[in-house]
Amino acid sequence: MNKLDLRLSSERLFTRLDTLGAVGATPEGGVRRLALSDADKDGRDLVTRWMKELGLSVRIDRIGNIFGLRAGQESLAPVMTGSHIDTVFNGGNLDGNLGVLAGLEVIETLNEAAIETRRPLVVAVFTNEEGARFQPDMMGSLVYAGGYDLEKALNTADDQGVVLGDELQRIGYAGDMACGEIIPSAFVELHIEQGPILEQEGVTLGAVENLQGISWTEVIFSGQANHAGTTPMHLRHDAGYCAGALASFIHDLAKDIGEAQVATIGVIELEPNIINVVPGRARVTVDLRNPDNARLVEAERRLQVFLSELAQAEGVVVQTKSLARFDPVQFDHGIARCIEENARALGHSCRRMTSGAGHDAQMMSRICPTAMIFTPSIKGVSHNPAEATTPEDVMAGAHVLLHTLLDLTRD
Ligand code: HGY
Ligand code: MN
Ligand code: MN
Repeated sequence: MNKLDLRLSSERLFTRLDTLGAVGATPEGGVRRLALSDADKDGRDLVTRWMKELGLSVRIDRIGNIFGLRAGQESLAPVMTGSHIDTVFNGGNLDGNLGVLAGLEVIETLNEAAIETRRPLVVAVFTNEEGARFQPDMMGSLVYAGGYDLEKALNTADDQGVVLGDELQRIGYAGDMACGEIIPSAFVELHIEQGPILEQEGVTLGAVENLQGISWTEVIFSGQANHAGTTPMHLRHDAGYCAGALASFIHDLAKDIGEAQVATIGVIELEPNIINVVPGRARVTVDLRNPDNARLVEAERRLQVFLSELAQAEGVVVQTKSLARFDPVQFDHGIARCIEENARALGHSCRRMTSGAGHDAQMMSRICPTAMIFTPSIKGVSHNPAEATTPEDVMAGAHVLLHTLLDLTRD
C-alpha cells in the first residue's frame, strides 16, 4: 500500500477537537478541564463514547486511566498511542487532546478501510498529566508505569483539601483494571511542541528522542505579619520579600547555568495578602528543568543554599517539599527513526528533538520502547488560550502517527 493512499479525515479530527475543546471552554477562548473536575468528567464521557462508537472495548484502571482497545489478528502485546485531556487552568485546545483524538482518527480510518493489524492497537487517556490540581504531573502514566504508589496517588489532596480518590469515585472513573495490566510493545505519542524550535527552523515535524529532567519544589516562607507603616525594615521578617528574592534568584540561576537550563516561579501566594500588612507567610513553587541531570542537580543544590542563607538573613523559617522529580529520559532510537522515515516518505521535513515539556510518554518509556512526534506551535505558545498549530501541520503529524503505528503493529 502506498502510504499516501491511506488518508485520515481532517474534518472528523477537527470536529472532534472542536467538540472536546468546547468542554470546559473559558471566556478567553481557552480550555479549563482540571484533572477530575466536572469538565474532565464531561470530556472523559465524550471520549469514551467516541471510543465505543468506533468499536473499541473500553477499560479503565484504578487511577482512572482510560484505554480503548482494537483487537489485532494475533493476541500479542498491543501498540499504544494516546495522551491526556486534562488541562492547565486556562490552557489551549491541542495540548494532550491532539494525541488522543488523532489516535481515534487513526482507528476510524483503519475501520473504514477494513484494515486489520497484526498487533492490537490501544488509544490511552492518562489521568492528571498536567499536575495543575494534584501533584506530581504525569501522575496517571507514572502510576501506570510503576513509578508512583497507587494508594499515595489516590490519597493526594488538592489545595482545597479535596482527595483525588474521592474525585475519581465522584466522577465515575475509579476503574477496576490493575494499573500496568496492559504492557504495550511500543508507545508513540503525538503532541504539539509547545515551544518555538520547529516554527523558527521552518521544520514541519519533530522526532522526539529525549525529554529533559523536571524538578518541582514547593517553598513555604514563615515570617511575621506586621504593620507596613510602623515596622522598621531591620525588624521585619518579611515573607513577601523572600518570595520576591527567590523569584529573582532562580531567574539569575538559570542564566548563570546557561544553555538549556530553565527556571520558573509559577505560584506566589502571600498571606494575609493585604496592602498595609507585611506578609507573614508565602507559598512559592519552583519549576527547574534541564536535559542534563548533573546540571539539574547543581541547580537544586544552589537553590537550597540560597534558601538557607535567605532564612538566616531575614529571620524567617523556610520549608521545602518536592512535588515532582523526574530524571531526563532517552526515547527509543528505532521508533524515532521510524517517525523520521515516515515523515520524509510523506513529504514532510523532520528533525530530532528534545522535549522541554513533560509528557506521558516519558513515563511509558519506563515499560516499553517509546518516542514522540511533535508538530509546531505557532509562536511557540502553549498553556495559553492562544495555543495553535496550522491544520496542515496537525494533519502531517497525524499521518506520521498513522504510519508509525502501522509499522509498529507489523513488528
Ligand atoms: O509540566 C509539563 O511539562 C507538562 O505540561 N505537564
Ligand atoms: Mn501535554
Ligand atoms: Mn501541558
